[in-house]
Parts: sequence; C-alpha cells; structure tokens
Amino acid sequence: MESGFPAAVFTLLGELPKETWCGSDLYNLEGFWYASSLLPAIMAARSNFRANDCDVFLTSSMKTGTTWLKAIIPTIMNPVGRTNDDGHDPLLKHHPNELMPSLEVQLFKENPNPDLSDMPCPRLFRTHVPYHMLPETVKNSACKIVYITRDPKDTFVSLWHFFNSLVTAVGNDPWPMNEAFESFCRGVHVFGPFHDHVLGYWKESIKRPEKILFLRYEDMKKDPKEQLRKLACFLGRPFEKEEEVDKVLWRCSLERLKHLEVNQRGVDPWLGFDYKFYFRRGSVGDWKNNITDEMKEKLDRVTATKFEGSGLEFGH
Ligand code: PAP
Repeated sequence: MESGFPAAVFTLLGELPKETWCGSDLYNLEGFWYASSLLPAIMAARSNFRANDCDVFLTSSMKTGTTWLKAIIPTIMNPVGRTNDDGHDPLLKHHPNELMPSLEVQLFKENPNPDLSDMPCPRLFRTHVPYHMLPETVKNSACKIVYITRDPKDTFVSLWHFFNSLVTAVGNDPWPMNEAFESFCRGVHVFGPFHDHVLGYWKESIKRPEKILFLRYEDMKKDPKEQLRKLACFLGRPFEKEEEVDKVLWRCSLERLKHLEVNQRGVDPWLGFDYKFYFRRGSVGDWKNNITDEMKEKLDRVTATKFEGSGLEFGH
C-alpha cells in the first residue's frame, strides 16, 4: 500500500457516496464532502494528531476569509509581528498558507504519522474539516480554536471564482455558475455542506467560548480593530498599544499581501495553485455583482431553514 496509509482507508473510499464536483470526485463521509486526494490525510490526522495545550487551530469552511487570518494569527503570535521591524516580516517571503500549515493539505498528506515534535510552541495549524472531524485531542486539550465564517452568498461567489480561475488557468472550460450554485445549495462542495459546517462550530463556541472564538468576515471588515483586539485577547496576546493593532492590520491587509511578489508569482507547492488566486476583491456583498435575485432568494431560503433557531443570521 502506498505511503504507509492503511489499506482500509482506500477500501472505504470505494464504499462512500460519490459526486462529481467541478470536474473532481467528492466523497461523503459522516455527512460531509471531501476530495479523495485529502480524505486519507483527514482520517490520519483525526486518528494520529496529538494536540498540545499551546496549539492554535484556525478552522473554517472554504473561502470565508481564512487567508486573512492565516496572516493575522502568526503576526499576532510572533514577537516581531507587532514591532516596527518590517524587514523581518515573514509575510514578505511566505504566502500565509506557509505560516499556518494545514493538517490535510500539508502535514498528513504524504505521511499518516508525521513527527511534529520539533515544531516550536505555540504551534499554529489550520484545517477545513468540520468540528466533529477534528482530532479528539484538539477538542479536549486546552488548545485554542479560531473559526471564521462569512455570508453564504459571498462565500459561494468566492468559491466559484477561485475554482473557476483554477480550471480556466489550465485551459479547461469555465465552471458553469448555475451548476456550482445548485451544488452549493444542496451542500455538495468541498468540505460542505457549508451551513452544517458553520453550525457545528457555532454550537460548540456557544458552549465553550473560552475554547472556540467564532468570527465573521463581515465583522472583521466593519470593525477590524475591535475584532483584532478580541482575537489577540483570546490568544493570550493582548495588544499593549494602538500602534500594534495598526501594524498587524497593515501587514495583513489584502492590498499589501496581494501586491507582494511571493503572492503574485508563487505557486502553492502542496496544491499546485497559483498563490494569486487566494486574493481577489475581499468585499462584503460581492454577491450582488455575481448572482441573480432568484439565486439570492434561493440561497437565503436555504440559510434561513438551516439556521432557524440557532441564533445565527447573515443579513445584508
Ligand atoms: P481558503 O479557504 O482557500 O483559504 P479564504 O482565504 O478563506 O480561502 O477565502 C478567500 C477570500 O478571502 C477571497 O474573497 P473574495 O473572493 O470575495 O475576494 C479573498 O479575496 C479574501 N481575502 C484574502 N486575503 C484577504 C485579506 N488579507 N483581507 C481580506 N480578505 C482577504
């Protein structure tokens, strides 16, 4: 069997419900859809990852503002992140994906049992898996979980643009938006259903606010300083001066990151995606430029039904 992953994982793949999505196969395990290329790593991480109390986990469904936080969290946690020493800013040379390694895309992709013991504390990780799929020690240790979500309509539009850019960049036909939209409303997309993903972390964050910080992209855009202060306190690294907040926000701003050479020309070595595709408009309400009134109403209805009684709302 290839790369040390148990044979049972590959046998399981053949038994799971399958759908084609954006030209690839997705498999449904315990109610969520995963790319076959990532599922062995997801299952290995779930069984084999051991959390430390000092770890920080960034969790999200795709295209909800994760890259912003992949930049912000390391900058907050890094002692030079809030100083004036711009020359040593890791973001100058590294796409944010490199600063918070992904369990499924990077660490467990080739090896089901990687040795992570030499990573310095605090270790920073990210994952797109739903709450129930997290390794037990992540749920049960004192490590921190930051979750970011976004209006489903903007999330869908961002997801479509991202994958459409990827398929057209290699000369394939554009991904029909109607097809992508119908799949999203049915919950069939990578790491979907989006609404169930959000609900899993939302419910847990209500039960354990000291464990899970639940953030929204819209709040980050509306009052970034307030959200950053909240995040820094949650991570045990409160800001001492206002200038530190400004510094982190500037370093991690879309405008800055988008224009750095590493992000304009670099390619993600694990996924083969151009780094530039992670940075687009970064606005709230971009769905108005992309989907019809009918689509808006349909997705709003799905959202209202799914979130009914949860206290969660996205309205703009
Ligand atoms: P991922 O799930 O592949 O990591 P993610 O970063 O969650 O993607 O989502 C990408 C969105 O975040 C893009 O939104 P858009 O398509 O609506 O434009 C991207 O532009 C936005 N984004 C990336 N970096 C930043 C940033 N530094 N500040 C604000 N938004 C950002």
